[in-house]
Amino acid sequence: MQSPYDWCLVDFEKNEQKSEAFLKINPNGRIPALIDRQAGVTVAESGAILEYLCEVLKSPLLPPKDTNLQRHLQCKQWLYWQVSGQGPMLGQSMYFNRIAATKGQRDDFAIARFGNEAQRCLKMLDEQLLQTGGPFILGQEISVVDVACFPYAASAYWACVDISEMPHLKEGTGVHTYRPSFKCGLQIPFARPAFFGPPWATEEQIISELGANAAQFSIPKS
Ligand SMILES: N[C@@H](CCC(=O)N[C@@H](CS)C(=O)NCC(=O)O)C(=O)O
Repeated sequence: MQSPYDWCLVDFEKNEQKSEAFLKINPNGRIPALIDRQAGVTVAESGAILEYLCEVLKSPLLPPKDTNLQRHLQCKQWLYWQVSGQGPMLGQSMYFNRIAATKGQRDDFAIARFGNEAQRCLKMLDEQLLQTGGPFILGQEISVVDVACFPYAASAYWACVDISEMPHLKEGTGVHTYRPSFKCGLQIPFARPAFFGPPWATEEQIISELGANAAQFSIPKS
């Protein structure tokens, strides 16, 4: 099912995510956020956005409780795991490897801690895909969980997590990369192939992304 939408770039180079206007939508000063003009509401936090969209669009990606309670709960369980585990662990691994270290602030303790946790999270997905038989996280049908988990799983390279020994995850993310809707999502607001590493990105693209990405974040005051 397709629903019309438009998108707006929140420019990190201008720190727009911390602007007064954006903080009114998300006091946490982070993307993503959604404005539903028709309903006159806003919502931030990727998990809350996905739940809202599934509900208003009546999407089978997240069946309601009274249609299929077990699948509904499975979706919620993995969705909450994504926002509290996979996202933050890979995000912090990216931060310490790709931003802090690039800025000359290498912290081996933090790199090991978040790298190990990120690896453990991706290994959980690999194991889950083995258990369910895939090709999706909950089995044969795609769900909201795949939508939530795919971007970070596909960006394992940028989080410096080696998934060469996670065959199910590797295959799953490889296949999803070609799904038209996922492929389209990866171009918005612009393509960042460096996150996926070789062969998706050239050496030059990776070096250029390293500099540009790190430059967007200032070193926090202690
Ligand atoms: N829990 C949030 C995490 C959002 C998040 O970490 N967003 C990052 C980009 S992926 C961000 O906006 N960073 C900007 C900043 O930290 O200033 C969610 O799932 O939506």
